[in-house]
Amino acid sequence: MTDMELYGLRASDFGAGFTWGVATASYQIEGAWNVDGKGPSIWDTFTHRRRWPLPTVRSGENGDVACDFYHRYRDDVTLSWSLGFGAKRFSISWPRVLPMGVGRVNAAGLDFYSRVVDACLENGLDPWITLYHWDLPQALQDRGGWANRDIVGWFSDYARVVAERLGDRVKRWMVFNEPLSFCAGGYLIGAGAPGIFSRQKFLASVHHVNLCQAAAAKVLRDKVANAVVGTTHVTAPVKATGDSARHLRAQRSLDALLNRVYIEPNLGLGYPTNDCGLLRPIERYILSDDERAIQVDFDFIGAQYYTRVSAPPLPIPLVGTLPRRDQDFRRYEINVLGNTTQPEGIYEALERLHSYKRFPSIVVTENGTSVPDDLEGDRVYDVRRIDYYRRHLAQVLRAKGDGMPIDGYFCWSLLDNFEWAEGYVPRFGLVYVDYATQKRVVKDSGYWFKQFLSV
Ligand code: GCO
Repeated sequence: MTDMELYGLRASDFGAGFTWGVATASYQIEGAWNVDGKGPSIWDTFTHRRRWPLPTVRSGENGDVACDFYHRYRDDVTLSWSLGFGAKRFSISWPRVLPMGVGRVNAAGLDFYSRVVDACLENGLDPWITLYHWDLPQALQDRGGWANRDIVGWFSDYARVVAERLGDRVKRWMVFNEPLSFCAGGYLIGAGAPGIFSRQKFLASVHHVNLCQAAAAKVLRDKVANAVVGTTHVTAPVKATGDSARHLRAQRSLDALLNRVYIEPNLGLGYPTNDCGLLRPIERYILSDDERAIQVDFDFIGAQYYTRVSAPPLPIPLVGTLPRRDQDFRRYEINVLGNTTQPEGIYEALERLHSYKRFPSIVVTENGTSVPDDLEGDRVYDVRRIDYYRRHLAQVLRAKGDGMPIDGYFCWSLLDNFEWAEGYVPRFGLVYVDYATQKRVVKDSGYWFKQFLSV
């Protein structure tokens, strides 16, 4: 075996009630994009379209087949169990359940998720469901998608359909996966579906998503006995690149845009428009009762951490999220996506969420990395991934030791999968997927987790 050293880390040190899980998302693994009555999603449209002169996805790939989880879910769920995990986080594809987004329910689609839930329970895995991980029904995008305020009703109805069918067995729910990524990524910088570049549509989508957080949480609580309801955010600590007032202003502005705008309205703190000019026109989308309707007391908050970002004082704040060849690049390792590996950042992200003093429980709902993985025989010696997990877990334990209410940790991801606009090149799995044959090979990091979870 490669380096299986645990360096003194033991899962048991995180406490008996701590949840250990693996996370996945519907579009990234399911495939079966047009099977059994599923309607098209915005990611089907986006990946099938060419955007001159380049394809929307770097390599022209798509999620039509992905990991074929739709047909292989039983084995993949059993695999999660065999690695020692106790929970499985997965998302529901809205257009698989409601092909047109509203109206007619596709029984075959709902049945599929019901079978996945049963497979989890049979394997002793607690199912944690994310209602929305970016695959909006195309039919709703045709009506404006997240930029149309009607989506608050559409999304609530969808939440109701799913909760009524699965709520007897599923108690842990997350409303959204990373609003930042699909609002800014989809409507402001066009890097992901639906590929729109519009400040107006971006701001409208942010506000509607925030309203949906509260509306869907209410539906889940109404429909599911003993529901534990949360949501997830990508939490990127933002560093200033200097000490001057200009640098600090840039830091505050980017932090408002990347983090606060998705968290604070739900806490009744309003929008951080004073710190970020780009956000100011959001006011035009706020109606009289919204301030009250938007508030929600989540039972837990999901923290997703990959890296810190830096905020150079430039007129276009988002440029700060792009990897820059500054000192950090000399100091830290870089992964396949170009992100620097900064384990202390996860501590800061958790500390930041904790500082709101409003979240009774914090769960790391995603953390992981993509390193160059090579299949050698039937082994993948992903020492760098093991090292990444070890160093991040040590920081999570430190945060817990410092009194933060951290109750769980989910690896991103169980399987290598479709990494959105980056296609299949970046691999994030504990399990290698040979896409040509759909063969699964547990990587050394998977074996490392199995050992870690056993002590
Ligand atoms: C996200 C998503 C995942 C990604 C993962 C790796 O955070 O972007 O939740 O779908 O695949 O983060 O980039």
